[in-house]
Amino acid sequence: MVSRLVLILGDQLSPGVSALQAADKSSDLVVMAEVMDEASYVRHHPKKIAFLFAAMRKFARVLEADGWRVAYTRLDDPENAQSIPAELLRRAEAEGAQEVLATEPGEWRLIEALSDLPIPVHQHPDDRFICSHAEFDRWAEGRKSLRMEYFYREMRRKTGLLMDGDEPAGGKWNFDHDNRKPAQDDLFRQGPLKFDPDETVEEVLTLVEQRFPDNFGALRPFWFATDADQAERAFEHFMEHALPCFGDYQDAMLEGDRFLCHAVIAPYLNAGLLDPLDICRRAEAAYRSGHAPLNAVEGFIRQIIGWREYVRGIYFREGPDYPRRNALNHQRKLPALYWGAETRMNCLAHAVAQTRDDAYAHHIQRLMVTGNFALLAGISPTELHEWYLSVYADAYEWVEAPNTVGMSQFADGGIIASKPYVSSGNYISKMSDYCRGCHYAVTKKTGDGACPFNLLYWYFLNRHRDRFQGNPRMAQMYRTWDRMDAKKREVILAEADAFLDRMSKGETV
Ligand code: FAD
Ligand code: DLZ
Ligand code: SF4
Repeated sequence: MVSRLVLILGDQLSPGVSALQAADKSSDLVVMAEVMDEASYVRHHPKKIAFLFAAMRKFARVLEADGWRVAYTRLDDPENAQSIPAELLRRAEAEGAQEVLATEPGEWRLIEALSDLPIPVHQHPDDRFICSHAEFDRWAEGRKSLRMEYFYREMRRKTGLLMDGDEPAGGKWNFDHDNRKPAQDDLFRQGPLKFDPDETVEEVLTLVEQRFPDNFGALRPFWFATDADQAERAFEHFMEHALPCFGDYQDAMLEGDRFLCHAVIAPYLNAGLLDPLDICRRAEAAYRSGHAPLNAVEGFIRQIIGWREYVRGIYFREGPDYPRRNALNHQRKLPALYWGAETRMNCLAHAVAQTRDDAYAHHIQRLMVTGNFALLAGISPTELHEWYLSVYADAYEWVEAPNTVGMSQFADGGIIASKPYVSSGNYISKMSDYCRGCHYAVTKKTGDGACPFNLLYWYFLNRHRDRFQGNPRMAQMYRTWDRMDAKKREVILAEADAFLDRMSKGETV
């Protein structure tokens, strides 16, 4: 007789996860399930599904080797009830279990579904994160604005990372100013460590091929790490080869180098194959030993104990409606080019092709190419949110929604971003080599072949004048617009309108 079920979700693959800590090997049964509800609540990229299923299967074996009894349901098991709540009920009935131990899921949808089960489910806090919900709320309480930078300093103090006594290492909290260099094509950058599929992965690839043949994205070649040992090797590889240049090229984009000096570890961190605090401590050691400079290590640590913890805090503080917010009332449908339809905009073509091939794009591609374009074009943030949630191997709502709805689309009305992340083609031209191979001319502001980002930038500012003209960080942009010849302003707005019309009619733009 089993006393309790212990639920382990696909992104809870850590041996120390709180539900396991609260459980008893001798009498409790671990439940893991590949289910259609999770695999299809958005149309996930096939690589994301394969990554999680393979990692889940391997983690179940790790638990068994450690003495746990595991009831694992495969997707094609004829008994599979195909949702997490239904699988829990099925197992509870079969085993006579009366209670479930769970680690709080990273999505309101599942938290609510577990709360609604007819048997008691104890949802233990997910203590793989550095900041608890209560701690974040205490930090946020009474503040007029919730800027990441101040939260990050608290996390530095709390963890002691890059601290020399009470002072930040190097005398400054943030070295972002040094991290805006464009990159040159460089044959010596190695990119992430890639793994050949083993037997477990091959089995899963065949399953995903059969069951999700029409999902957007290439399943093969598949090279993600799918267990903790491999993820560990991928992180070591990053530390050795890319951490030293992480800061310098953080904002750069190159046609011929999809990864630059990024870590490509978010899928592993978010699924629980890597521990955030552990990797930050090791990155700090790389700085202290002289292997990597401070601007790189501080930048890397800030992304993890700063941004990653901060967006999670916002997601849980703001509540279940957060992903549906639409402060700017943007309603345009997501154009087909996001699903790989032809586009003449080279920056978007590259960001989307890379997303299709690798279920990955780095931060600046997400923020300043696909995100920037959607914001300028007035695309529905809800549709865009569903796109980001589907197409990236690292996407779960707790981290994706604040980045998309808040940081990228300003659809939360400015909780995360103090001003919208919009730019004309000039920014993309400065930080990438995309414009060189583009049908459009980034230097052209109007007329045939003018870069659409240039037109849409002014279109956006003009459209949202009431909201943004009083923002001191945007005043200069409005002054420039106002000084422009009235006829030119008219032409820009008319051309932007015509462009959006053509795009919405499904023409290639
Ligand atoms: P690196 O650039 O090497 O950074 C190292 C690590 O820092 C990342 O692995 C990640 O864990 C963390 N990190 C960096 N930036 C952020 C951030 N803004 N928020 C949270 N963590 C961060 N990240 C996700 O993990 N899942 C998502 O679904 C996701 N959706 C995004 C959607 C949009 C519109 C934008 C603008 C950003 C999104 N991000 C998301 C944040 C960031 O783009 C990715 O974490 C990063 O690109 C992952 O690649 P990497 O591992 O090479 O990161
Ligand atoms: C993303 C995902 C997918 C594709 N499939 C499963 C699954 O079959 N079983 C499972 O336990 N988890 C899966 N996940 C991860 C969950 O969707 C994730 O736990 C929630 O979104 C909360 O973050
Ligand atoms: Fe993108 Fe404009 Fe540059 Fe083309 S010219 S790559 S559309 S920014």
